[in-house]
Amino acid sequence: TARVDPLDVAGLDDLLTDDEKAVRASVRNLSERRIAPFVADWFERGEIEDIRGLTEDLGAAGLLGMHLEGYGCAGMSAVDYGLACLELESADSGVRSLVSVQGSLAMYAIWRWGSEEQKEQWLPQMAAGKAIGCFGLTEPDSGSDPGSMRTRAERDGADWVITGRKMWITNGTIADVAIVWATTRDGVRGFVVPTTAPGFSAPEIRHKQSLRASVTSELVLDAVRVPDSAALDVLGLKGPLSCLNEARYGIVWGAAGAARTALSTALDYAGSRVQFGQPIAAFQLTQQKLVEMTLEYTKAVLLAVHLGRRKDAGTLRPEQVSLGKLNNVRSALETCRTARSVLGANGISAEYPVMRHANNLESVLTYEGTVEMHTLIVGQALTGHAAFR
Ligand code: TGC
Ligand code: FAD
Repeated sequence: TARVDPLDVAGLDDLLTDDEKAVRASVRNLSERRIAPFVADWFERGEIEDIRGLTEDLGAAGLLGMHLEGYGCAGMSAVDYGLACLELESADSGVRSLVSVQGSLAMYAIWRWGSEEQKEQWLPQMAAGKAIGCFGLTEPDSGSDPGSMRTRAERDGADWVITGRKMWITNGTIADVAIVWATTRDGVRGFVVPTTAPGFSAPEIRHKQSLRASVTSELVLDAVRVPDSAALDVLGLKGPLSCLNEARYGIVWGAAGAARTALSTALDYAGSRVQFGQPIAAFQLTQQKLVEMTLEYTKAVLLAVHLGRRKDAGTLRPEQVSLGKLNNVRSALETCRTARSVLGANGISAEYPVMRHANNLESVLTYEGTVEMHTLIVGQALTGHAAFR
């Protein structure tokens, strides 16, 4: 019999339809052609070359807001969207972040909670990648506990005036539109803020050692005035948290893409690197590492497909997303570390993608809810006790 596909030992491809495999093949092609050959250089320089051109290419491929219906969005399934995240993140978590923030956070917020006018104004150009969005929830003093945010929006006649700071905001500096979450007299509210509004600025955060092929920014809102029509139609933390469900779901899949690249790099390397007269793949200890990575990757994909089917069926629960994000990001990071050791000294070099993925996954482990937050979300689902405070 033919040798098993080392990247699909369990035969999980059986779980996908032909259409889903076609979506995956086309995103893989884009990722291998447009991102993978260049991304090590972008990472090293801390800058994606022609990021607007890249965003338009992602838009032209239908990948921005791809699981949303109408307004120029592709209206694909949750599984299709997940497969796209996996293929993009197999190249780099930074580009997947761009897509997640655009589609699952900024566009989703408008799509789910926006007025007809906001949807028509923003979604078609965002789907096409002609306008870039960001999502400002985190602040310098408020991360895991967004309810403690200090950014405030006050009524002034028919307008709102927003003052505060957001921190660690993906796409901030390059964004045309910011979804800004602020406290009001009645609770947390979201606002669709054009980044040209007077008082708005978004300096880039430099010197990151992770997600270097991604723009991360501070947002400064110095009495930014917006009309009442800029407000989203939702009150309370369920507004931003509903968007996080979407992005976290994409990360469940994306992390498996980073793990796949680490695994395939380790497999190739182990097959060709010779020590003691043998390819290192012939040593039991190396095989154990390759098998552990394969086990974790297989379980991650299985979980992602299962959660994707639930999302398409409309039965996916937030704690299930937390279970997937927690497991798949943590295991992908472990896989990268193991792969790094298989590559020996070469593992620390940018000639190979493994260390870059490991560094990126340190951010992915923290953003969209830290390991501890997702542990507590699942813990609450198990026990009925909220242990956050
Ligand atoms: P809690 O009292 O539990 O809930 C407040 C209200 O929100 C509702 N809710 C949800 N709604 C929808 N989806 C969910 N997953 C929800 N979880 C809670 C809840 O029912 C309640 O509604 P209501 O109507 O009763 O008011 O809130 P809490 O203050 O105790 O906090 C809960 C906690 C800690 C789980 C939550 O705050 C949390 O998830 N914290 C982590 C923050 C976080 O993940 N930030 C991410 C920022 S964005 C980002 O990182 C982008 S990274 C870039 C990229 O993706 O590439
Ligand atoms: P903190 O909340 O201060 O946590 C510090 C540590 O304490 C963590 O280990 C945490 O788990 C632990 N901790 C906190 N509370 C508890 C508790 N109750 N029990 C046990 N442990 C606890 N945010 C956005 O809004 N939009 C974005 O686009 C965005 N992009 C990002 C991009 C990057 C590259 C990074 C690194 C972050 C980004 N973030 C973004 C911010 C991200 O969501 C936050 O960093 C994250 O939610 C954690 O908040 P914090 O960094 O303030 O850590």
